[in-house]
Amino acid sequence: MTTTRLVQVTPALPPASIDFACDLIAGLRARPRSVSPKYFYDAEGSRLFDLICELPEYYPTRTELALLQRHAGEMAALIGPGAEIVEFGAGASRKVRLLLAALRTPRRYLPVDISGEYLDEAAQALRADHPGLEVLPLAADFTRGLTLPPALGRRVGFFPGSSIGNFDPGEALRLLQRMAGWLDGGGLLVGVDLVKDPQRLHAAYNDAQGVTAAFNRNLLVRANRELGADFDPARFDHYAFYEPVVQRIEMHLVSRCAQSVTLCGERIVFDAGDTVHTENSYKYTLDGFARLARAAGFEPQACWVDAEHDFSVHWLVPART
Ligand code: AVJ
Repeated sequence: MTTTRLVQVTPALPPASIDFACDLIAGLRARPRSVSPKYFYDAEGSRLFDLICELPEYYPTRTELALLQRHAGEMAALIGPGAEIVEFGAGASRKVRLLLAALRTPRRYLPVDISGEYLDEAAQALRADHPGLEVLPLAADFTRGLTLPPALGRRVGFFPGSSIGNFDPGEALRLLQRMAGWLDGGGLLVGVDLVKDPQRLHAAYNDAQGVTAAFNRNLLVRANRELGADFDPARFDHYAFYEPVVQRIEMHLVSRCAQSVTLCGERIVFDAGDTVHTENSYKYTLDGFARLARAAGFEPQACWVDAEHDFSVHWLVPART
């Protein structure tokens, strides 16, 4: 007989923290243990991620920024005037600035992000720099669904950073299909990290300064801060590796010793070497991504790649049916 133990969470926790608590406990009860990478991004996690983006080993951000800088004019021409830009996982909104600067009179900018406090800060800064642009931040976990206000202009999705890589191929397909629905006939500009030398991929997720390790461990720090858990982050190792067979980086937190942790009234036990899988980051070939996009009902119309073939940006339009 299987018994389901209920998760006891403090009713006073805000809804976002209740989601985190329930998913964390369920993920730690499961085998293999796993937690969704979306929970990295509290205010501190978003700040650590911004530091990752500056690391010498972490090529994706600077490569994508260079692509946006170089080709923003072509992208803007394909997008057309008067568009309403919906950004999925907007973070610091740094990349969209390059796009907004090239667009002719964007109608409105809707940054969607799971980290609400971080989002509002970024929206304020953007308003200051783009007077006249309507900015409507939406604090939401779009993996759970998204309700957008009525469109003011032709909708265009912006999904940079290769966040699509966090989803396994089946989930990525469903997410792109749902995005097509939210965009209601509009196109999608999406950044995708590419398959490359495993050593370079390994280095990008194992930086010398240990920022990625701190980002990974922040999940435990966040659980302590937000849920009153008692993880000792120093008792977990950051472990990240590239698995070429499935073309993905896997990130784990590996228990350094036998230990137990209390989380929302539940005792969680780890043996030395037990791992919590915290992230997948899938890498694509250009063809592989185009196939995924077509399967989701999009037609790939344009694609920009840097000279080293490190990173790609794809312009997808809904396929005619
Ligand atoms: C934001 C999901 C694109 O997978 O490269 C960076 C997150 N994790 N270093 C990535 C991340 C560790 C990043 N994405």
